[in-house]
Amino acid sequence: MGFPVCRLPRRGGRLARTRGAIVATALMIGTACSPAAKEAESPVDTASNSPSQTRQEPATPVYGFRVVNRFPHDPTAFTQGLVFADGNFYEGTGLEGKSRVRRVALESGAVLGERRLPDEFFGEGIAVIDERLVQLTWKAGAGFVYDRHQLELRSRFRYSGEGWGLTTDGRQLIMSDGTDQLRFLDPNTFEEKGRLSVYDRTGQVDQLNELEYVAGEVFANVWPTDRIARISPQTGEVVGWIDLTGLLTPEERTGSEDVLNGIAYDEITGRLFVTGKLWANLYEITLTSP
Ligand SMILES: [Ca+2]
Repeated sequence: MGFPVCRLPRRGGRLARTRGAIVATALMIGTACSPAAKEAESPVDTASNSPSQTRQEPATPVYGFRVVNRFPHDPTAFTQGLVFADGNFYEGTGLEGKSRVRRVALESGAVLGERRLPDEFFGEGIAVIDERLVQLTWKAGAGFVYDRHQLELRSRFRYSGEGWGLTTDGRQLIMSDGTDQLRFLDPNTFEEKGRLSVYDRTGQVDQLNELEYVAGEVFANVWPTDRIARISPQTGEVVGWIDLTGLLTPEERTGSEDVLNGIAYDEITGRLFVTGKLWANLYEITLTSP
């Protein structure tokens, strides 16, 4: 068995995915993220968790967090995909009849533009690559390709299994499907070029959800937990965990919020943002050392 998250029940369908609503968070990672030293660097001090060192440690390191900024987030947005690009967020939301892809202002949370999915589709992860925005859907096996600026639908594609999270390293798309697998897709043909099993020192780590490529690692929300896995895209090994327990303060909890889901990385400044489904805030955070 894997990490404790692996023993949780699998995502149980629409009801399980629609519970709750509140706060979002944006993370800005890192002990190494002083404003003057952020550019294109890992958000944390990766020297402390190089593969050679982590192999000698008794457990996968667990990072904490510190909230740097708090921004408004649409509490009706069932966040399934989050990207920072062009100075704004791109967000994909879920639920049949409520799924959207939208561009959202960082500071105000204002919706600057959006496109609805047909009611039968449950939107999932998104990624921005070149001039395109790509969106998965949960169980329909259907992917959508939009013009990133106008959010106009340009084409569709098919894939097997479920669609959960999506990100890109700039060369290929990286996709999760609710299992422990990460798929690597050609960004033009959407053909699968490879896949990895994700594991930590206690076993496989499944229910990988929203993804973000961050300074050479793949960050993954693990449904339905407060943890983010930091995954090596070369090996599938979880090289670190981020524990976001307590991100929502008691005052921010309304009882209607759903789980933590949504990671975005500003690769120019090194800011890391996180939020959740139906959360009223989005947080910029930095990571603290284990
Ligand atoms: Ca993301």
